[in-house]
Amino acid sequence: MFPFLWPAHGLLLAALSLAPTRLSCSSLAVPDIPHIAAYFGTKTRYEEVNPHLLRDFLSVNMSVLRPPSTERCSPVHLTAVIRHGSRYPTVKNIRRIQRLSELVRTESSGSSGGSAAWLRDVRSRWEPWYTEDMDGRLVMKGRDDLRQLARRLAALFPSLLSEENVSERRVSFRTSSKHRCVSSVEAFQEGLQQHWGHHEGPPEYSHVEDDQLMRFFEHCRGYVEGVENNRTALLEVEKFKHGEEMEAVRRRMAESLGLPLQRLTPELVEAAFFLCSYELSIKSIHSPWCFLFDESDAKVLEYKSDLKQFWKRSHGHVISSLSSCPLFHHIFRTLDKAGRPRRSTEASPEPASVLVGHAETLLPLLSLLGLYKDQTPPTASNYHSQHGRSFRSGRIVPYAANLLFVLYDCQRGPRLQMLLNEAPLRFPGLPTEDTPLYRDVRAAYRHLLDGCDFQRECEGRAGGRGPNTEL
Ligand SMILES: *[C@@H]1O[C@H](CO)[C@@H](O)[C@H](O)[C@H]1NC(C)=O
Ligand SMILES: *[C@@H]1O[C@H](CO)[C@@H](O)[C@H](O)[C@H]1NC(C)=O
Ligand SMILES: CC(=O)N[C@H]1CO[C@H](CO)[C@@H](O)[C@@H]1O
Repeated sequence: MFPFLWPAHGLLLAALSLAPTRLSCSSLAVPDIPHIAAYFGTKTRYEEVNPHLLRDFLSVNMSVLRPPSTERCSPVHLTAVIRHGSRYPTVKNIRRIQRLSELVRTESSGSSGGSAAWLRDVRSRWEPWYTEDMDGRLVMKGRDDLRQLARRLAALFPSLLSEENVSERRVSFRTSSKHRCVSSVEAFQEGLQQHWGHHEGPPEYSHVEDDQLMRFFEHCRGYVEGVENNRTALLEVEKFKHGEEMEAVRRRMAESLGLPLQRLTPELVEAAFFLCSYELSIKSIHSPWCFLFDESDAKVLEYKSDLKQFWKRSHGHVISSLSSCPLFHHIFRTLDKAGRPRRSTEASPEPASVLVGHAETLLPLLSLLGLYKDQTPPTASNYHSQHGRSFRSGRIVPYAANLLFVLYDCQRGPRLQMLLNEAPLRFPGLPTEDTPLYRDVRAAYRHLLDGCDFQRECEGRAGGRGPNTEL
């Protein structure tokens, strides 16, 4: 299932046989997957969150659907907000990768035995193969991510994502206009075709590109000015990047590589870590670059990217979550319509709505819904008290991450269940129930349903809001 597209075995064995402290590895039990694979933040594979998919990518566990056992219920609508699948690095990271491999090629000198063997192997066998035209595009594995997700969702919701409903265009598909998202929605549709046993040409289903909805963050002036273009908004990230934990990782990596410390910038340390992640998520290989990091290094680098996501896309600044108000209202309008009582003569509601976007689409929405908000916000100085945090971007928004809203028609009225990455997720305001009454969900979000006005939040305050002071 996961072909080695690159002559990795010899190198892998060479790397595995190294015995020095830094380059030894605890990955012997699962040699195909780097021991640090769960720490890649938004560059994490979906399989790291759902490892059972490595054995069977079509396995579906119906028990994740939790209408109350005491009532008769049937699903009437599914809204799925989905992140694109695995992709190439963007130009910025491709350039860093090129700088790193150039540096290692020309300036590293193996002083200790193990590092010398590692360097020899990387130099002779690893070629940088990333080119700038790859810029963030969906890779083959990313197509598979979406095809397989579609097949599992079609199995989970046979009455909603049915062939009849999709071919009669009762299911809507909306996507960000970015190439990787358009390719993802097409792959999702291909997966549905495969599920119904059609393997001929590409499906003729349509989709709508809607950046106002799926890339709301670019259209929210308060967000762009207050966070995106604001150099001080990500101060915690900058501080951590040069703080003691990152410095220690950098020092050890420079030693392993035999590089002068000042030549190895924090960006290049990250580039090596990303290389390990990309070679796994793109080619399913265990890259030699992974051996530069042990688990505690990986946790530090994971924290660095979680800090960035937190302060840029999540609870760090209220405007980040408020920028997703259009998507929030779109979802609840769709659910309202689907849950409304109907006369038998009226048209049936839309059975499903598929929305494809980015990690930057999902994180603000999840934050707006009040999810993953820990007691203490992560900062540059509290790394050691954050090990148990719920805000881990690799668990929340890996490639192909998906947030599902499932509306059921039940005896006591409509009910709503949320799932993240195919696991049940409770509403923060209704912590005792998997599938509360829809009217209770509406009551819990009343303040947003009645407010959360994009014009007022995003345009009303030039310069945006300051940081969330009630963290
Ligand atoms: C399905 O999920 C439930 C929990 O939701 C778990 O107890 C059960 O073992 C799972 N079944 C399979 C076959 O994985
Ligand atoms: C930039 O961010 C800082 C820190 O979050 C905040 O205090 C400041 O008001 C922001 N500046 C603008 C122009 O929004
Ligand atoms: C709204 C609608 O037409 N829903 C249909 C979706 O597909 C299932 C299974 O084919 C039908 O039973 C529904 O009526």
